[in-house]
Amino acid sequence: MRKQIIGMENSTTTDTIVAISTPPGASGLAVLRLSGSDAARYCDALFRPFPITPLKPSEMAGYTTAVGSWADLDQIVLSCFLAPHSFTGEDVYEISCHGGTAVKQAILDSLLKEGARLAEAGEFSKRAFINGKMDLSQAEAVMDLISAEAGRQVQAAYNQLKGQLSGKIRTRADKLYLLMARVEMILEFPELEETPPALAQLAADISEEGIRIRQLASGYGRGKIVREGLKVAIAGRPNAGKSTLLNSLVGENKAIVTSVPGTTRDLIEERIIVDGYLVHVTDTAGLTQSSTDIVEQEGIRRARQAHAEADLLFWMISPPYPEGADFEAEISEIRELSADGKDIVIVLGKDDKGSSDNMEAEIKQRFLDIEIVRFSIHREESTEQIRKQIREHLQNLEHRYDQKTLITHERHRNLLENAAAELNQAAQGIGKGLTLDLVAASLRQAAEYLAEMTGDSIDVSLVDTLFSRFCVGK
Ligand SMILES: Nc1nc2c(ncn2[C@@H]2O[C@H](COP(=O)(O)OP(=O)(O)OP(=O)(O)O)[C@@H](O)[C@H]2O)c(=O)[nH]1
Ligand SMILES: [Mg+2]
Repeated sequence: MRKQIIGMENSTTTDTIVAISTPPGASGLAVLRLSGSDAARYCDALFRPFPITPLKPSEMAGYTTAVGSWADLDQIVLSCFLAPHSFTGEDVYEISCHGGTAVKQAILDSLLKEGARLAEAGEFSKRAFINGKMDLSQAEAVMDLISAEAGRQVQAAYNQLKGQLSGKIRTRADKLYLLMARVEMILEFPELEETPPALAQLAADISEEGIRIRQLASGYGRGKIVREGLKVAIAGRPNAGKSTLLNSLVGENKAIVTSVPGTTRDLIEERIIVDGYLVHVTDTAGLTQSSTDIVEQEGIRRARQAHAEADLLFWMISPPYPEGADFEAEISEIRELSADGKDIVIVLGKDDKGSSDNMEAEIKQRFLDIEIVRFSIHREESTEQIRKQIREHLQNLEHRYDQKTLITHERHRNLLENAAAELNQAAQGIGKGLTLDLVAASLRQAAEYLAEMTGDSIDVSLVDTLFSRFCVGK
C-alpha cells in the first residue's frame, strides 16, 4: 500500500531510476539497479538474451534471471523482480556485469540515454518506504546494515530490519489507541464513567504506558554503543607510553613513538573490534602544566576534549613517577573526571622498569574503587589485559541495560522520550483536574511521536532528509 506522506500528495515518483549499486573502483563483478515502470522497456532495447534464455526482459517472470549480452558492451546476468514483489515495490531489474570502471559506466550511460534517471542517494530505499515495502525504522536498519563493521552492529541492524522494533512500537501505539477510546467513551457518557475511581484508574494506566515507553527508550544506553561504537581514550603525562598502548591494541605502529616527551600532538583515532563491538581508541597528547609551546597547548586542549567525550578512559601513570605537587595535580584531575561519572582505569605503564607496587598502593589509598592494571610492552599478555578491561566494561553495560530491544538511533530515543513525557504529563494532569479533551490531545500527540518512528505519519521534508543520508544505489 502506498504511503500517505504529508506534503507529498502531488509529487510523482514513477520515473525509472538507475544507479550502480556496488562500490566505486574496479572489481570482479558489479551490479546496477534499475527501478520503475519503464525498466522492462529500457532492458528490452539493450539486452540480447542468449538462446538458452530466449525471453525478452519484458517477457521474464519475477524472480528469474537471464544471461545475454548488453548493447555490445559486456556479457551480463539480468535478474528480474516484478512489482510489487521487489525491493522498491516497482519493477526492478538488476544487471550483474564485469566490474571494470569503464564497463559499468558504459552500461549506466546506455540506460541514461534510453531515458532512465540517475537515482539520488537513498532513492531506492525511499521508494521502498513510500510503497509500503518497509517502514522508516526498517529503512534506517538497511543503511546501518550496509555501514556495519562489527558483528553486534549487524545483529542489531538485522533485528531492526526484521521489524523487531517496529513490532514493539506498534504494540505500544495500539495501547495508546485503546486509552484514547476510553477517554472518548468517558467524554460521551460522563454520567457512567466520570467517577473519581474511573479517572484514577485511567491516570494510572496512562502513567504505566509512559513508564513502558520510557523503558523502551532506555534501550539507547546500549544501542548507541552497539551502533556508534564504544569510545575509549588514552590519557596521561607526556612519555607515559600512551602511543605504545594504542599501537599494541591496534596491532600496528599507527602512532609515532619516541623517547621525546610531547611526541603526540593530534588525536589519533583507530577502530578495533572487541567481542563483536566496534571500539574507537583515541591516543591523545600528554598532559603537562608547564608547556609554553602553542602546538602542544592545542594538543592538550584537544586531549581534554577527547577525555571528556570518552566512555572509558585509560589513564597511564609510568616511571619516572611524578612527585609532590605534580602528582597531586594529576590525582585531582583523575578525581574530577571520576566524580563526573567517567569510567576510568589506571594503567601502571612501563611495568618492566622496576616495581609498581608502591605506586599501586598509593593509588589504592587515594581511590577506594578504581580499576588498576599493569602494562608493559615487553610482556605479551599485557595487551590482552587491556582488552579484558574493555570487554568487562562492555559486559557491565550489557548488565546495566539488559533490554532485548535496542534503540540504536537518537531520533528514536528522542521520539520515545517525548511520547513518555507527554503521557506522564497527562497522567499527572488528571489528578489536578485537567480536562479530558486535553488528556485526549496528549494521548494523540504521544501516538504521533510513535508513528514518526515507523514513518506511519511523517512529513515529506523529514523523509527527504533521512533518505539523503543513504548511499547512491541503495
Ligand atoms: N620499557 C618500556 N618502555 C616503554 C614502554 N612503553 C613505552 N615505552 C617507551 O617510552 C617512550 C615513550 O613512549 P610513547 O608511547 O611515545 O609515550 P607517549 O605517552 O605516547 O608520549 P607522548 O606522545 O610524548 O605524550 C618510548 O621510548 C617508548 O619506547 C614499556 O612498556 N616499557
Ligand atoms: Mg604519544
